Amino acid sequence: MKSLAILTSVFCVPVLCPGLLTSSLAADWPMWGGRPDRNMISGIKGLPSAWEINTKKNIRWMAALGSQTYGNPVVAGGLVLVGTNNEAPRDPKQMGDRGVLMAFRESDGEFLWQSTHEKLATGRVNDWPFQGVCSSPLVENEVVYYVSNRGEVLALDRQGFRDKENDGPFKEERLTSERDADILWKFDMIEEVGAFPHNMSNSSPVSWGELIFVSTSNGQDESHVNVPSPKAPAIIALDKRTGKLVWEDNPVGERVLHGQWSSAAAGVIGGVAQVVIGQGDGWVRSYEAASGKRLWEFDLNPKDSVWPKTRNEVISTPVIYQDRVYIANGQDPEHGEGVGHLYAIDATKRGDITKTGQVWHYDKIRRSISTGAIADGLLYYADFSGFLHCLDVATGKPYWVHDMLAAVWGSPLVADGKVYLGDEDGDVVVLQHGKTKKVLAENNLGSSVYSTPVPANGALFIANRNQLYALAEAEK
Ligand SMILES: [Ca+2]
Ligand SMILES: [Ca+2]
Repeated sequence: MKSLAILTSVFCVPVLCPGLLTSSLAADWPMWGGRPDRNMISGIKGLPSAWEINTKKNIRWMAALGSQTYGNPVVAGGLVLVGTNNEAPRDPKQMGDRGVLMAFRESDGEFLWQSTHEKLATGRVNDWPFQGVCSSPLVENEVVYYVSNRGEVLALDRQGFRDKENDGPFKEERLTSERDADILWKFDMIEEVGAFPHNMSNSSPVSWGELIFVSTSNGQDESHVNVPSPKAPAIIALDKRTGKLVWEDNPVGERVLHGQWSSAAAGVIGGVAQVVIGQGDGWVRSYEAASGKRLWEFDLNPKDSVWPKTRNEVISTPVIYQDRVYIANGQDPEHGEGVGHLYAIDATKRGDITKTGQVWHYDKIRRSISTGAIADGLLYYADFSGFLHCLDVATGKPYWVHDMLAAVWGSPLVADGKVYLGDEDGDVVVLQHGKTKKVLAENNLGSSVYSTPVPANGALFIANRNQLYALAEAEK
């Protein structure tokens, strides 16, 4: 990268620059959800409905990942970045169980560089074996932000050491070849704010102005009773140039039901820049982005619900759409299936808005860890039991439900008049976008698809457990 001055250049957010959305036919997908509102939609046309692994029909390239991949790909500046583990090691000097962020060239899938992280010595309670990097990076102005399996927020130079320069205040990299990561700064949430991540730190950063926002994943210990670090914040805001802590908030304390694995969304709601996130007590909360002032909070569980049978945590990422927030609750996949709740929330209200802010409540959904997609008055939302729900976004009334016949970890994507959704059986179902259910195709990717299909620059990028595919219509 040329200099850190580039970090201070004006950042154009889509809500302020709507042209970015309408001209997105050839657009990157530089963060989880594509944009800060996290709405899983894209204006890209010409995406394939069908592909075949065996004949390589509509498959541009495939790259090998580790054995378990829970990170979702992002695409920016000619790179595809994805979090995985180290079971397909790229460097004999960096062996053993590690979290890995890999960068591939977008055009042909060539491996470019990686950032690896040894597992925490405390073991599975904080850093589950072989789960790798689970955060989806945010790429902005040549910088890659993500959260490692060690509970660190990192900023990397997108060009790594391929630019022959060691950039940023951080110069202590031990490995500085073209295939290694160039760290600009890092913020250790365990050391700096006392976070005790339960099983895994996973947050996907979002930015607003000069700040980036992440969940600390602070949670219970292995007893599933004690919260060892009740004073640690649930959410932090860091200065994106320096990695310095700007604000933090801890509204949850001892009331963490389990862990904290929701990621934040950001956007202007009712004229105020808000950061919205699900937290460990099963509530969703919103903050004034610049100051961290708490604006509103909403309980995603009925008051008579009981953990863990009927009361849920919240793992989904909220979606911001036209002054409302859409989010479902659910539980760690290890807890299996159960009842869930999906809400539309009026995010212009203030205080405890559990009653006053509820626009509608949909209780026909099961536990969900997915994020929604809203287009043309329709909300698509998947649940862990494998049902994809198509609802009227204004009223919450269902138009149709599709049974995937397998667990769903990822989220639906709406693009090119189609809805794409992957499942644990490795199937990616393609449905027609609209009020009437129509399955267009079902394509198997060979192993479980825990990720969400990512559209960018005319192609679709999908990770299964151990491979990253770039799918595109073959040249006619
Ligand atoms: Ca560099
Ligand atoms: Ca550096």
